[in-house]
Amino acid sequence: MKKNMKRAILGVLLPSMVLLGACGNNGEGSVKTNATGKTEGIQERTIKAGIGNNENHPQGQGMKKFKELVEEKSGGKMKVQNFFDASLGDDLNMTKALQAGTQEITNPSTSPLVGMIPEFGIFDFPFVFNNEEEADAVLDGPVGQKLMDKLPEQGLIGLAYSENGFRQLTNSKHAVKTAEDFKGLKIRTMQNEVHLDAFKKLGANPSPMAFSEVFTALESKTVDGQENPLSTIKSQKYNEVQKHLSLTKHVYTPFIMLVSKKFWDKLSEEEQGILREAAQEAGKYQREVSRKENEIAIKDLEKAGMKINEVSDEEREKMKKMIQPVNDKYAEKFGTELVDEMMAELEKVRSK
Ligand code: KDG
Repeated sequence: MKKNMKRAILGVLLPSMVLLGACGNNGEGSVKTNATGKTEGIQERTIKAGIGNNENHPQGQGMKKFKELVEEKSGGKMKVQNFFDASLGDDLNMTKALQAGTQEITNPSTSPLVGMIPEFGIFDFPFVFNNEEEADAVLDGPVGQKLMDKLPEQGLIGLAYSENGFRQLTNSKHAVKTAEDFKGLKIRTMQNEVHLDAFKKLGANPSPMAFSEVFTALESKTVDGQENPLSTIKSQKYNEVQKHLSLTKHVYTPFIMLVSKKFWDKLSEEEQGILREAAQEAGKYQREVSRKENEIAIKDLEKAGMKINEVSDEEREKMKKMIQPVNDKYAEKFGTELVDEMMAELEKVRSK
């Protein structure tokens, strides 16, 4: 069955089943609660967890590890039901389902969250991270925690960061080797104002859309290109509809494991500890899987016939300078103090 048709059917069937509770019970079985409404010990629970990628993508492998750890740590009482391929919706609508309490867990990129918590946009500054070590240090340090602390007021609990990864550009028109090469390209971006402004600054014509719409938009030439980590380009088979892969490495995107606060507040401390521990262990595992998969993906994409080009450091520097006014504008918006703290964290890593 064609991938899009399967996704369309799942996209209709599954959310309605989930809403009717047919796929679970909103995390509650026959639950014993104390006088404050909080449960005690570990209860029988079914936890619905949705993501945008498929189960073989590093994000899917991370969620399968999370499921394994939660079930192991709870003696099988807490069951995680994973839903892949945006079958419960895209990052934004799954995050809204958590706020509504109709889904328990999702693991979105931080980028689409900026509509709720603008400060997450500091991770969208192009060229702010040079490598994974720097990204891990900022995300797992005080700056990452400060952003996590902003989630409860949005009805969300953040458990751990993991890796979507460094984003690379694909398109069907021509290789992008210089800043000028972006001119006029219609590029799909995530629903994120920093990305939109940055690509406009480079002379491209950005078009924000949900992840599940990207393949069709590329296939129908509604857009010329898109940008995602190598593992995603491979797992989504973008090579079937894109000729050029340019290693721009222009943004590092984190994933964040989110829990519905409505669900979280009903859990005992022991159950909360199990989810937090499992998310952190699965996050570390997922980062390793992601990094290994990116090394494999670039070889597979070349074998699949993509024309791959590097981008020189001097051209990357030129892009960075062109985009700097965008970063400065959003630093004001997100808070220069937080941006300064992130840069200080980066300085610490770089001076090691
Ligand atoms: O669930 C996560 C995916 O939706 C993620 O891959 C999003 O990078 C993303 C994109 O381009 O939308």
